[in-house]
Amino acid sequence: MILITGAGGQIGAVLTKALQKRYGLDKVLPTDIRKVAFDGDLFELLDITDKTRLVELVNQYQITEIYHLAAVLSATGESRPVFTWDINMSGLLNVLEVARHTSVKKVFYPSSIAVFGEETSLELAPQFGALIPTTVYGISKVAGESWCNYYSLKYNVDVRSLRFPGIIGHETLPGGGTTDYAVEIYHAAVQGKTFHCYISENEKMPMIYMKDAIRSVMELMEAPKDAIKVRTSYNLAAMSFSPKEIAASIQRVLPDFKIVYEPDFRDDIARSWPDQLDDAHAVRDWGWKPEFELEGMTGDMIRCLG
Ligand code: AKB
Repeated sequence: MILITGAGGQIGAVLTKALQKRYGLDKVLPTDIRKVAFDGDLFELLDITDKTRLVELVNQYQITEIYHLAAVLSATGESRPVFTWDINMSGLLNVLEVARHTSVKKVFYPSSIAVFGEETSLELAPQFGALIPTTVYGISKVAGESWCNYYSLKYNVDVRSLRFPGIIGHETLPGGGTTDYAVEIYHAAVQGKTFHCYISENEKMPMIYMKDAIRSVMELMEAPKDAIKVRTSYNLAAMSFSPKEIAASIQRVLPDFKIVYEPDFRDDIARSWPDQLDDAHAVRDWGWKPEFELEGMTGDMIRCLG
């Protein structure tokens, strides 16, 4: 039985449905701090900082896997650094401690491109390189990755993790991230609105389409245990583009679409992140291969939102 934290979030809502489809409605327990409607009868309220409640749920439902998605993201994190650290770290440590002492056999933890900073090669960030982030979210992900590695080495907890690029999907809206513009731009485009972009026109970031992101989680979690050699977090790559390039790709389908650039503090965050990630370890260890490129994603997004 699988428990998901942050099931109402951008990834959580889509991943919950995918896991329900794969394993059955009665095998997936979505949880969130607020009530969220899902197919089936199962849902529980859970504040991830409340370890007692997490233990209760794990025991009550005989949980064997936790997908820990609840977190505060990069842009929101900058306005509340200590709060963000508390939520992101205590949430993860509660999950890891519970996994160490209960029926939980496997944990999924999403890390992020936010672990990198300007000391690494930003054109193609290596799997093992300097991790000196400039956001509190990035700091919490670097520490989180190390905790995952530690619990794997010391306590044999089978925790698996991916460094996600910005995730783009039509199903849900992101909240509080730096890469969110790449979802919002499609909503503006199909509504015939001019898009006011907070990232400067040539600033590239790594991105992934939701369908590929969900498949990456499933494939990572289903890989044999001894295939997983990286116990911090795997670089995951799919595509990379700037606001100018995504706007041009939208204009090939919707020629009247307009964008104006109004960079704010999130542009500085984007500048400290890589353009692309080297995901050779994910390719080699568990066979990662993305399917969507920018043009295919744009076609699918506009079809689904239109
Ligand atoms: C964010 O922008 O904060 C997230 C991320 C890249 O982790 N989407």
